[in-house]
Amino acid sequence: MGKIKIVLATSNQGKVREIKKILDIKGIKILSLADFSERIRITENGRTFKENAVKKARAAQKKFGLAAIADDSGLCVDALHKKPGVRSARFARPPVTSEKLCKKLLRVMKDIPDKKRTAFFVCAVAVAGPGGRIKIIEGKVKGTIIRQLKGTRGFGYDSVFVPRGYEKTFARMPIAQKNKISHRGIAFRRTREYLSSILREK
Ligand code: ITT
Repeated sequence: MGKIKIVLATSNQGKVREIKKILDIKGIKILSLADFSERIRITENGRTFKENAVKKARAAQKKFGLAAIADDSGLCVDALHKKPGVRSARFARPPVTSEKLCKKLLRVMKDIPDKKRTAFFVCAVAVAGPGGRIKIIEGKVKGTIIRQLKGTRGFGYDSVFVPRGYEKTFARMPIAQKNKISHRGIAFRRTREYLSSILREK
């Protein structure tokens, strides 16, 4: 039997690297948007991570006629009323870079004392089946925002986020270690279980 193809509906290569390491399932071939010449346009105007993840997964499923998986994620800072939240990718002026995002966050948080610098990352995954069936799965990791950029791996806010119980930022961890504890790692390991259970039903 041939492999089932699933499109990973993200144009963020940092996410693709992390997700492909987890969704390594026999019987499933993961494609990303980079494998298609046609582009999809999605306005991420949902109020929640889940809403945006469903939008992205549905759009890719319709466009390519294959099952699709989308990740909508972001950083919620307690002292900023959970911002930047769903706007995490757009928190700095374009052209947005990870460095700009981190520097803007540190600027906005400069007067926040160490004890109040708690934050968490959220990852909502939506799986859109070929028949329109939707499954939503979430993962979350708590941590703190430090006062300067540390580390060069990862993407987005990884250089300023230290997960709870650790001393290093995500940007100082190899992908495998970040995946063990991250919001995306948690959500995609559950997604992996979900996909494996569907394969067993077939
Ligand atoms: P797609 O919509 O194409 O998937 P995107 O980067 O625009 O790519 P989101 O809308 O989900 O994705 O925005 C998520 C942003 O939140 C992302 O760009 C980072 O700035 C931040 N973020 C999410 N997960 C992160 C992680 O593991 N480490 C660091 N920053 C992260």
